[in-house]
Amino acid sequence: MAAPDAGRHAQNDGCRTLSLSAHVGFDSLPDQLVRKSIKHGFCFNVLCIGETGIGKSALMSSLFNTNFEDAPSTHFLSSVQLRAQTCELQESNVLLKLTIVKTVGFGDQMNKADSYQPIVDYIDAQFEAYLKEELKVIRSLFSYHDTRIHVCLYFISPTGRCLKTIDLLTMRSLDSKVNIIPVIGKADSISKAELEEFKKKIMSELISNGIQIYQFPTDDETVSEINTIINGHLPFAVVGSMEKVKIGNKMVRARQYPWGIVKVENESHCDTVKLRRMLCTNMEDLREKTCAYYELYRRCRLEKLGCRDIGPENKPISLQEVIEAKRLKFFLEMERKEEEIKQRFVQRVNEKAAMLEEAEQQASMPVCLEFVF
Ligand SMILES: Nc1nc2c(ncn2[C@@H]2O[C@H](COP(=O)(O)OP(=O)(O)OP(=O)(O)O)[C@@H](O)[C@H]2O)c(=O)[nH]1
Ligand SMILES: [Mg+2]
Repeated sequence: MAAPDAGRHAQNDGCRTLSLSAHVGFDSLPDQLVRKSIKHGFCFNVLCIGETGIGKSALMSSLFNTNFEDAPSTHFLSSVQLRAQTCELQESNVLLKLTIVKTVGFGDQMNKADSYQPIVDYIDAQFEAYLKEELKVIRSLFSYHDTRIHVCLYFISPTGRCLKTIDLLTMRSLDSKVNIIPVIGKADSISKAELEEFKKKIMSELISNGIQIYQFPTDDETVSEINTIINGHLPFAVVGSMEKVKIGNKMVRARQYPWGIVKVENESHCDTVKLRRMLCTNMEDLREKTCAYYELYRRCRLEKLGCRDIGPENKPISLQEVIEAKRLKFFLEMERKEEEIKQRFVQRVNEKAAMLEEAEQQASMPVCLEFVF
């Protein structure tokens, strides 16, 4: 009988692919995984970056169909801060532990040059916390609340012009740490024709500035077609609302104006529903890519601490050898310091002895009376 997967067979050197003579039962493994995952629940962490009042809270409430109680932020902070809110949501039998982190005071300072720094620090702090847990002797990663950011929704102001310097600086400093999805906030304030032009301008500016944004995966055939289309329509033009309006006999999330109603859930009015759908269908990919960003962080951190997989002679090196080498280096350094202190001490004692001898010699000299009178 031919091997079921010749490619996989070729990779597994020394491992033969055999056929079963009867049913064994390990084909239930995927089902066991699904049951276990559902029981454990899922966690998803969203970071919203955008200037004060751009519509972060309204969009979150609209995306997750939940009114998150969230007070408006002040405009008078001297630096950018981050505010996190965690809640549990349940849909059918699936439990989602959702953390929404929002910037507070973003873009409100006179000097915006390093507005991105607190955000970078926050993302790194979540990676560091995970690394700490991973390196513990007694660790509990299964029950650990993973706070690493899975997606960053970057709110662009609906100016119709170009990206601001603060947008470029912030996205550039984050694109190697987090999945960035750009969104145009309050997209109902820009006309349809202007919006298309604005989207193109934003994408060309991101490309010319070498900023990498999240690309929905196209390698899974079940979602490749829709993901390819959406990748070509970024950024999402979003509209959010905290309120529901009665239309016919239905209450829908919408924004009511003297000239008409913008329906959040209507795909010809805005991309909010598209964004929600894309987040939900690609949640696992976002989580996986976050792990890849974390791997990068972990690698840099461990290398800085002196950990290596390959030793000086290009041979694999074990953790024990790394620790021994570190300990030896530390010991030699301590010895060198001790010797240095000893020598400095001897030198100072000699100097003092010489000074005392000189003082003694001067004291024993006969006093010249002639000079006195
Ligand atoms: N036109 C329009 N207004 C919106 C939209 N989303 C929110 N708003 C309004 O903008 C104001 C601020 O909305 P929020 O959602 O509180 O904005 P925010 O970014 O969370 O504000 P802070 O948390 O204070 O920074 C409110 O008056 C909202 O009704 C939108 O899509 N279009
Ligand atoms: Mg808010």
